[in-house]
Amino acid sequence: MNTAIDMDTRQLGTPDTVAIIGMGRTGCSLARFLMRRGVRCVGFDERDAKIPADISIRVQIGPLEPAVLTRFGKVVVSPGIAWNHPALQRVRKAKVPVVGDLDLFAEHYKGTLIAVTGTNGKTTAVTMIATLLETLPEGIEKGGNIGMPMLDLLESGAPERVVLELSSFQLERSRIIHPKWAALLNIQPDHADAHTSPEEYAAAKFRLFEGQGEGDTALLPGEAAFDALAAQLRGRGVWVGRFGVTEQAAEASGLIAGIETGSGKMFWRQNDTFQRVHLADMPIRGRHQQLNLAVAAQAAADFGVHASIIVEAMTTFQGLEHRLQLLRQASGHAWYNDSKATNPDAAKAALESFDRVIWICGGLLKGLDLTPLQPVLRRHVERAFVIGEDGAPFLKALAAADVPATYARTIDRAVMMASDDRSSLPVLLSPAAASMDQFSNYAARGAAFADAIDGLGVPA
Ligand code: UMA
Repeated sequence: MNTAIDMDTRQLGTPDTVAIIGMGRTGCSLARFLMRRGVRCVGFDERDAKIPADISIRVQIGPLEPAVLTRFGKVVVSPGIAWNHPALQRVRKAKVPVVGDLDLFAEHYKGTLIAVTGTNGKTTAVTMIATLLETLPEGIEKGGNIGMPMLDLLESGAPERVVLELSSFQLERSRIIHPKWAALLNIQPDHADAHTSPEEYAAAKFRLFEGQGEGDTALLPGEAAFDALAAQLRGRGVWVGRFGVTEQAAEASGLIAGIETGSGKMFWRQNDTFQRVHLADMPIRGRHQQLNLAVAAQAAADFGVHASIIVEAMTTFQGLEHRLQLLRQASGHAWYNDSKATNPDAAKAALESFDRVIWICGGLLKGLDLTPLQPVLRRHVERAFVIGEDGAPFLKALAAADVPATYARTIDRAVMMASDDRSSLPVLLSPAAASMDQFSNYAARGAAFADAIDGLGVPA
């Protein structure tokens, strides 16, 4: 345990001191940011946090005590701590400002902000936006939910342009964000355990646009569910584009970016004309991933990246690790790692990008419902191997869809069992569930999957 950790709360808290709640990546970046500005701060963590040596603030481990927190001038909360945590509700009631790191970032960053949210696909879109905008003289830095805490981007002077991946948790605790260009990729059921209702979850995502006005751009899905938001934004002078899948030609569709199913092409608008790339020329798999790239292409075009550079990126990008990533051939199967699919909708999108597969699924279901997956299971899953704590709902959903399924419990056993399958069908790990019952995160789950496949031996 770090020597700065203090167990006595009696002396803690003054109006000119900031309380940092959660001492993970965000908490540590907050501490560094505030320390550099000479602001006194104290860290709080309900578990045993490992504090890096360069952070010399006091850290209090244990349950959050409202009586202590209300003595501070401001409370800054990490995204992983529930916004409706009873202690935080008490602090808000006592009129102490409670914010997230996004508010601090927005207060201090005066450059051009590009921001992307959505349930699934954020990291792919943000990575591609950053890759494409890096080719411009102004450059770009990326951060947020993608893994680089946003305040770290301000460490060595503010970059001219920043693209942030924002989760619903980061957005729900922000008040003043104002992106010049913002995209909402999709809203699908997720984090049912953390948000009290789907409406609250959608409201958190919509906050992305609250600070936008004249001269800003918003990109929204083409579905009717987003029409009201589009109208509201247009009313404020925001330029609103829609993206999605269309059977028509792009010109007739009303969309500015997306996929034309008739021609089998992805498109985006560049200087009043449409640019197109054959889906067959794109190495990336899955309609959902192609749409995320269409959004990134649109962002790049809007900021002046040349069409030829965008085309080259679309036709060479292989996708990110743990997202429908082809690992290798082994035991007569192609093995795909989609460990990032931590909710049913993400797994649905992955399953739909294959004809038939052997499916490895399961983990922590976070209170989500598997019923909407049933037609997809019936259509695309030959057989399934279930892992993780919430095995029962998976086995029930698979039985209801008449898919033969076995409870393998661990990823090693699931890989072993799948490798014995005589079909030459691809094997897809797309869990539809979070990983924390058996792994530290989805990346560790994907790495364990890859290791288990390597353990199978010689490629077939
Ligand atoms: N903690 C508590 N009480 C709690 C929960 C956590 O005290 O109830 C403490 C933990 O002991 C730990 C710290 O809080 O010491 C962790 O804080 P955190 O969960 O906010 O995690 P960070 O390390 O700060 O990482 C966060 C994001 N994590 C979450 O939103 C859960 C990271 O997104 C993000 O990359 C990082 O900030 C930098 O911005 C990860 C994520 O899983 C990738 N995001 C979710 C997702 O994509 O689905 C939203």
